[in-house]
Amino acid sequence: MLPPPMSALEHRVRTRAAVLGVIGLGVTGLTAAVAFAAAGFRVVGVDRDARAVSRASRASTDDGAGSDLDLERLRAQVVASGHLVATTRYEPLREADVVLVAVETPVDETKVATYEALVAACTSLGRVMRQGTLVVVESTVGPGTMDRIVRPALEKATGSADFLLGHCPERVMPGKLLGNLRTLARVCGADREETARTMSTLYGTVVSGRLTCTDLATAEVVKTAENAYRDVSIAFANELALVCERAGVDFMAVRALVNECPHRDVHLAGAGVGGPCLPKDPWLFVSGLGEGEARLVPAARAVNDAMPAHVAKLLEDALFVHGIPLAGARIVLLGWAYLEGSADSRGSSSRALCDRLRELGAEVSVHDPHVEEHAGDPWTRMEGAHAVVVATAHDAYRTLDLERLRRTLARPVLVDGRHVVDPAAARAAGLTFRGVGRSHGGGSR
Ligand code: SAJ
Repeated sequence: MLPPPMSALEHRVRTRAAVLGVIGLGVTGLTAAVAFAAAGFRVVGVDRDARAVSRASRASTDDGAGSDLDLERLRAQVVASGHLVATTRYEPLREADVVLVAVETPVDETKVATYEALVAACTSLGRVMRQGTLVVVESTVGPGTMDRIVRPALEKATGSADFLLGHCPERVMPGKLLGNLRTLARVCGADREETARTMSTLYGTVVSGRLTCTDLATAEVVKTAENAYRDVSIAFANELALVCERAGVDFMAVRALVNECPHRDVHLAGAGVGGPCLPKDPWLFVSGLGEGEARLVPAARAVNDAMPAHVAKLLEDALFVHGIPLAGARIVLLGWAYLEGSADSRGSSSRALCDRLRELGAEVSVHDPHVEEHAGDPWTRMEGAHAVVVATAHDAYRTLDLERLRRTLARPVLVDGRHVVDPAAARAAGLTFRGVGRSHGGGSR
């Protein structure tokens, strides 16, 4: 059977004649905008925040972009070539053939998503977009959101139903933004056959990974499930760490042996789960369940959210060995970013740990080589402190001079929340050591 004739939209995408709009110039939206501009499309980026617009349209390269310098350099190139322009106004989207929506989809304190930014973006877009435009939501949304929230918002604002609707959840990660976008497989949720074909053609211009077309709801479930799965996996690792501490055995040794068993993949226990994705997406994943139906995800979230307090308890125990109460103790937190090697502190569990320690009366200062406000020489920060706590697995903390640390601190106390310090080396250097999942080594050390 012959394939259906290519639509005019699909042809414009295939020839790169299509104008692409991107609403939301945060990490996800800007990465997509730059990648499609580099593929030859004319891209109009829109963000309600003028600072995001100026960051996107800056002509010069920000060499402080860390391990996403490749993306930053490409951004400056496509701005210079005119393929990427950015604005706070929606009007220019009137000429767009395709519009990607990549705005935040947070949950409130009751863990319910409100989708305010998503509805606002669709409403503003609907007021200017042409009939027949393809709208693709890249934001992570709970199952049923495309049908119950996005489509009605667009229909209400446009006064018609003449648009194509897709959902292609993003799969980017700070530090590998361009690489992930270009190589990872993507799921293309589509409302109809023409949408699926057009999305395949569009994403095929930038993605070398497999593109799988499916329906909108399957795409919503896949994305939220992949992050809920990771969060639950981390929660298991964290609970295993508590078991190891109580049993006086070493989590990393146990993890290595368990992972020798086929179909096992114990993740890393740690000082908590941060970032813009994992603390939020599991709640979107279960958002369609009835009262009391979701039991695993809430329990896993509770386990992970309890890890900062657990690290505070490890610190309190270690200080007690030296007769130092936590209240009034001077503590240095090593690591503010939520992820090693990154400057991104969104949802960082270091903030939860810092708040907890201050609640308990400690004086906390923070060091992080990647976060400008906390960068600088860690040794001056640690001079005379009662203890240091590793909260982010930055490389700089893997090579700490432990002897110098003992001489620098007012009390020789080191708590490792991220398995970056060898317990035996720490104790050999005369430090009182505690670590998540690490045996307390008995006695006074
Ligand atoms: N973490 C642990 N133990 C682990 C892994 C992570 O405690 O074994 C902690 C990290 O310290 C961090 C948090 O969890 O605080 C999140 O870490 P992450 O590696 O999941 O990084 P994210 O949040 O940037 O996750 C993103 C997600 N990608 C998208 O949502 C598009 C996630 O789905 C990916 O699996 C992850 O990147 C990745 O592996 O690239």
